[in-house]
Amino acid sequence: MAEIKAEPFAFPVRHDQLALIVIDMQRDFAEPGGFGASLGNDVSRIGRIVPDVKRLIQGFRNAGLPVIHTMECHRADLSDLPPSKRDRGNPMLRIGDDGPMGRILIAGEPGTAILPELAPIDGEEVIEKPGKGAFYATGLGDVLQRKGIRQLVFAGVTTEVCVQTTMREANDRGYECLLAEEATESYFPEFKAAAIAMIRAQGAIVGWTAHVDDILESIAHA
Ligand code: TIU
Repeated sequence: MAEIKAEPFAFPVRHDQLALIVIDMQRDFAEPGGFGASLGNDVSRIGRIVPDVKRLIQGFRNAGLPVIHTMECHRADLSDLPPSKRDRGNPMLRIGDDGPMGRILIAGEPGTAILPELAPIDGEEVIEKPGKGAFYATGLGDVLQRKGIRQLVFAGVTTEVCVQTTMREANDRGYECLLAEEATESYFPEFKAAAIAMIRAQGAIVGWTAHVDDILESIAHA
C-alpha cells in the first residue's frame, strides 16, 4: 500500500480514488472590499498561500487526478440565504449588498470569482455552495460517487470554517480526508493551528494532515 507521510500517521493513499478539493479560494475572502473584510478580518494572510495551492493543483493536474473547486455564494434573489446567515453580527456589508467588487458573495459577481491564479480549467468541477460545508445543498456527493472518489485532499480557506466543516461532513460520509497544511489559511493563525491539531487528534478522528511537498511527491508516482 502506497503511503503519504502525514500526521498522526501515514496516509494510506489509493491514487485511483483520490481527488483534490480546493475550498473557496475566492476574491471575496482574499481581497479588501469582499466578504471576509466586511466581517472585520485582515484578509492579507489568505493571498500568501496562493503559490502552495497553485502547485498542489498543478500536481494533481499533471498526475491526471481530479481537481474540484468550491465557491461559497448565493443566488441573486437570496432565496438560498437564511436570515440567520445574513443577519449575523454587525458586518460593514451584508451578503447581497453592493460592495466595491459587486454584490457581496453573490454568484456571478466579480468579487465572488475564484482568484485568477487558481481558476478552474475546462473539465474541472466547480461546486457552488450556500453553506460552510460543501456537501450541504450541493451535488458534491454525486460528483464524487460518479468519479469513484473515496479519498480527499483538502486545500483552501478558511481552515476552521469552510475547510474543517467540509472535512467533517466528508468524514461522516466515509471519505478519508487529508489536509494540506501550507495550502490552507485562516484569518486567525491560532485557529489554523487549533483546527489542524483537532483534525488529527485521537488517531485522525476527522482526518490526516500533511505537507504539500509530501503530497506532491506521492502523486508524482500516481
Ligand atoms: N469567515 C470565515 O472564516 N469563513 C467563511 O465565512 N467562509 C469560508 O471559510 N469559506
